[in-house]
Amino acid sequence: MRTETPQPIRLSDYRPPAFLIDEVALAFDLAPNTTRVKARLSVRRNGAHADPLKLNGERLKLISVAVDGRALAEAEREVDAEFLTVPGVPDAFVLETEVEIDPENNKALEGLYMSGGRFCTQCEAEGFRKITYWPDRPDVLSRFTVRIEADKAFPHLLSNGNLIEKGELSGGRHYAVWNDPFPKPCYLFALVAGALDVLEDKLVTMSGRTVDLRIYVDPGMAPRAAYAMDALKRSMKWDEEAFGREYDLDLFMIVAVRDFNFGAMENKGLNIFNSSLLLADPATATDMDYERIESVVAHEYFHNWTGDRITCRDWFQLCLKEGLTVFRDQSFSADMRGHAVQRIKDVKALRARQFAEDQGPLAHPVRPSSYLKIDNFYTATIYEKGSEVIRMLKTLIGPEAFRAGMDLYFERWDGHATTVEEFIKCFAEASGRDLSDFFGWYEQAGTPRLSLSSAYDVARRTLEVEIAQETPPTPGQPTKTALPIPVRLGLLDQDGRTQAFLRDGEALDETVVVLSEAKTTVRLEGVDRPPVVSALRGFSAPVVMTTDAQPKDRYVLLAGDPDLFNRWEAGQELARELILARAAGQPDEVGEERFAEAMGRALSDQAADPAFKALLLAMPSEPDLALARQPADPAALHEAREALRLRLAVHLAEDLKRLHSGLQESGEFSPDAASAGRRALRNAALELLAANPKAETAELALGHYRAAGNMTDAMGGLAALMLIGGPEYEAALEDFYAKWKAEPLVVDKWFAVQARDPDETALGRVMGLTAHPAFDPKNPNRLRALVSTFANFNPVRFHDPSGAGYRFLADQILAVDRYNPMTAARLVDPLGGWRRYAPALGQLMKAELERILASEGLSKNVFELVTRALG
Ligand code: 0A1
Ligand code: ZN
Repeated sequence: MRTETPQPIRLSDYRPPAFLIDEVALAFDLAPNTTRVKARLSVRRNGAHADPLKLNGERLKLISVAVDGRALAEAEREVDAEFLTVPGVPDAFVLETEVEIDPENNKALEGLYMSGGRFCTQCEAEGFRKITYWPDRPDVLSRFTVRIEADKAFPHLLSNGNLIEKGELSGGRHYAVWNDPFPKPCYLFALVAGALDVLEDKLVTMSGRTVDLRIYVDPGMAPRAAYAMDALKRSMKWDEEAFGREYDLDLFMIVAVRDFNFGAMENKGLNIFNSSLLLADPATATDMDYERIESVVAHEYFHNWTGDRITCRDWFQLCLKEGLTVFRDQSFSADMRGHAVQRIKDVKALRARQFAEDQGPLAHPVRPSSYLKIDNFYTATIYEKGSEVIRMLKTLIGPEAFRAGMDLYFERWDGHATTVEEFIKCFAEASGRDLSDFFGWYEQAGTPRLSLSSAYDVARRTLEVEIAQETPPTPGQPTKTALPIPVRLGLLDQDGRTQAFLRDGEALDETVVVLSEAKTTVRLEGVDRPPVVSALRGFSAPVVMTTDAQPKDRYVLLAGDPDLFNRWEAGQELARELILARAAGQPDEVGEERFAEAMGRALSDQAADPAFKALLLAMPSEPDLALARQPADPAALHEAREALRLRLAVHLAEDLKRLHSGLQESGEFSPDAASAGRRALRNAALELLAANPKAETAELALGHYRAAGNMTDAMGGLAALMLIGGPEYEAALEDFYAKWKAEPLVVDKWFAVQARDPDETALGRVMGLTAHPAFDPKNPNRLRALVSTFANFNPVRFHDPSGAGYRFLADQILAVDRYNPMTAARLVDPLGGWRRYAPALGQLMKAELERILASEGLSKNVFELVTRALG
């Protein structure tokens, strides 16, 4: 157990920086175990005070410190494990430091480290302090000049901004000097050095400037960066058109690295990507990989304005850049791939990750007010709910006022570090609205529960809709206030035709009801026929809604709601109710048959987009079902879900087989949305058929796997075989590994598919795989492919009644925490929900959390999450 309890950082304690640094010159002398970093800082006192200069620095070997050219004696400065303190400094001076660091042995992958024989950096959130002494906080913005010197065995020497000089040195060494004209916080600093191939392109911006685009990858991999390059160019154009934002440097670079804790990083002019989110070709990447690459390339690029040019004052404001940038990348993806399908996917992800977070011990507001380790707050709440909040803001004030507010924000805050309050102020000014209530969305944790009931008066032809809101308590926030919630709604009649209505005398097909109190009632007039209410269209707010709708109403919506989100939602709700009833021991066989018939009709709708039908066919996930009714029994949910899938597989067998053969691809692979949608539907049909594990299905799946001309279909086949099990699956697994063992990103998929296997043997298999020669827990992608996939996506085996699944996860967390706390902490989440499970399971989960907490030398990262989970 730790002896001292770490102290939280609080938003209310924010003070402006004591010193500012306008300019910095860094000089790196790179060597794997002994890199020297010289820093020359132009420092100036900020405000009238006599504080000493206090700089963050961790794991640095201090060589020297000088003030205005004079070397300091040891007695003139203080150094401990976290800070360098220099008392009695002048109001303006030059500080020079030299430190030594060991990138090769940096397995935490924060600061400067080595991946695949190359140097690279990760500084967000607090990694820069592992490179040099510095006020490591986002509100100190400086102009960086960076000189990199290295052996020529590291041919490319890259940093932020523009290359201003390069040359040869004696002894087989060379150097490069980079200058970034835009002041930036240190978390946006980046350096890369090593052997790389580059894919180059150009883009002419809206004002006619030509920008060089370069994507650096492992030697031999340049062709696999082509899709990322295409996505980058589309992102740059989209940001000009949708937000009027132009790129600002003459060069934009992306580098792919294989060892990376997160997805990607928006360093100014030099984005660094996890290679899994950059490299793609049809043979090795699935459509889902292509889709994620497109959205992450866009996300990181969009940060150039929302994050880099305007950054966060402190880390409590993280959603200022992340929620906004997710909103921007989701809008981009919707424009690229279709609004309804994109919205459904985004909402599925929100529910799976953020709603779960909000129901657990780690629930926190979009803008939290205290933390121990900020790295633990890169959460679905900050990112995805942060985006939902902006989406609601746009719905509430309208698209024109929203755009005007964004323009004002860019104009007012360019070059600064700011806060969420200032951001919202821009929209209040642009719209002339009082948005003070809206701020509650940033400060209040928890998912509001809405209940909607409606009363139709045939004689008066009026419909009264009453909507009540309530947010359940979350840790530290026992009481909640009502929030402004936009509920988009429309009416159908019993035949599924849209019904117009009058609201305050205005004839409408659709309206937005804004809830501002605990209960709101609206009266719609001119409702000629008995209505079916379609509410929360497009998922207009991140809430859980229950309504008084009957199954027959949901069938009307499923068959013909013009709002495709709600059409999909109706299917999901019907399925959810049927599965939950079965899991509770009360199967509704008649209802299941009726559902299967309705799904059959939806599948035969020629007008519907295949990508949409694929989503319709996928039953609610087990983690999603576990949230719906508590305490959750993962085994019962798994069985009930499989039973419904089996019924669909049997009832729709002929339709599904016809779809499967009819959608077979001929001709060249294209990653575009329409082709991907057809593959998604074909694979969804196969996955559903696999619920019926007959010899015939196994043969179909094996044939699918063998005939696959791309990774999407190969994985579709392998996943179906995994569900069926047996010799065909084992043969395919072996074949897959033999074929792809030299391709790390594909080997990750091989690990992941085995981790998702619901068969009883899966935990043994997963544990066995930790001893596989290709299992390298120091590589976060490989670790996540096996361990995180198992714990998050295989509920029935993770929640094994023996507790062996929990023990396995806890052992992995403890092992990884020794060298990579950030990644270890991200594995804690599946244990955190222990209160939501049947007590026999919950107690075993809790015991593992306690065992972790009692372990020697736990990192702050894991300590924080485990304590909160137990708290
Ligand atoms: N800002 C990046 C994600 C990121 C966050 C934290 C990291 O290390 C603690 C690394 C990357 C993004 O939003 O893409
Ligand atoms: Zn981001």
